Amino acid sequence: MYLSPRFRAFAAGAALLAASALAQAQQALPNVVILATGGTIAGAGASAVNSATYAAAKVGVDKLIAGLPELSKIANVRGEQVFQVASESLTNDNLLTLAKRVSALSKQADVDGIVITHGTDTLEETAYFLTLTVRTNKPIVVVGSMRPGTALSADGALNLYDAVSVAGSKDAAGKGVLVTMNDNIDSGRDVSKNVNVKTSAFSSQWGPLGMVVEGKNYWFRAPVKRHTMASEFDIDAINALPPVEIAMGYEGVSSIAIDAFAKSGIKAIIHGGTGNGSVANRIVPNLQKARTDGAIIIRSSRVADGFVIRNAEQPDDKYDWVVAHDLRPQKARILAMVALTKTSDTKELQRIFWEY
Ligand code: DAS
Repeated sequence: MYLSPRFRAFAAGAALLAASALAQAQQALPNVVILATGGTIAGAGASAVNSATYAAAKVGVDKLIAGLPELSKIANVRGEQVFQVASESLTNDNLLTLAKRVSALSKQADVDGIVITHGTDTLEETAYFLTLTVRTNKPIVVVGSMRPGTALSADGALNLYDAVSVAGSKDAAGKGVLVTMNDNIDSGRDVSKNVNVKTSAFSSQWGPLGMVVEGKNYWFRAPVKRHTMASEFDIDAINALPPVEIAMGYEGVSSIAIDAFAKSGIKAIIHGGTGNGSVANRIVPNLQKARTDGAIIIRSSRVADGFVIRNAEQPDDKYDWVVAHDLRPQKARILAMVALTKTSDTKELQRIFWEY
């Protein structure tokens, strides 16, 4: 078909204009980096009905991004595969590696927000560790999924879209590390996995900070505990985490675990007690001995909600024990490890458990 030189010039000009408009539109979008670690959000099942039977940590970050083209309309996204593991198998060293990468990226001018895709089993622990140790106001969002992408009504795609949307939002800055699951925006400090199979598994006893719907954030509260820029801890100054283990309380509990932990030279024992952090009377002497031998004793509770009250179920002042406030044992362990990089003074540790 003949095209006049004038028309060809017009068409070339129009194409140039369109290209530069597109480039400008892309430039206006936030730059979000996705750090992938594995989990169900990267999982794959044998068939669409396998919503609970599948292999976690199979799909690479580039495939996750390619499978969600809608991301390119809300952010300039690039991915890094930090690990490819189910989160129950993450180690303290993995935590340090991830947090240091998040910290380094947060300092880059060409990074506006960071998303971490993560297994749901220990997502709450990683999110808390990051909020305690990464000094940035930029949005950091941890996200997972309860069903693999191959399953009917998979939740990973929308959770990831929400995470990138929040990570690219200016109004998500300064709120601490966030978790976007099932339309909620939760505080990385407060959120826990409370159901082992439902897409509504994650919740915070103090409620979500807000919701994200179709790429818009609706905020209803802000965190009051210290985090990120207000934290006295800095991942760039932490190169090892001290050993801290958890001993649960239950009917008939023996002192075997506590004695073994104490003998191992552990730095702190988190006691996940019954009720308000109660300790069976027959194992109090074992905890007292562990304390005398140098271990910090921190009373948490196996009860999901509420908070342990100091000197209520146990004379904490007299025993020189610390209480974990509202932190569940797994979260108390994260804060204890971070705090012990700075102090083993029990009065200082108790202040830290009140403030973080
Ligand atoms: N095993 C779980 C994990 O990696 C799978 C998941 O729910 O993400 O945490």
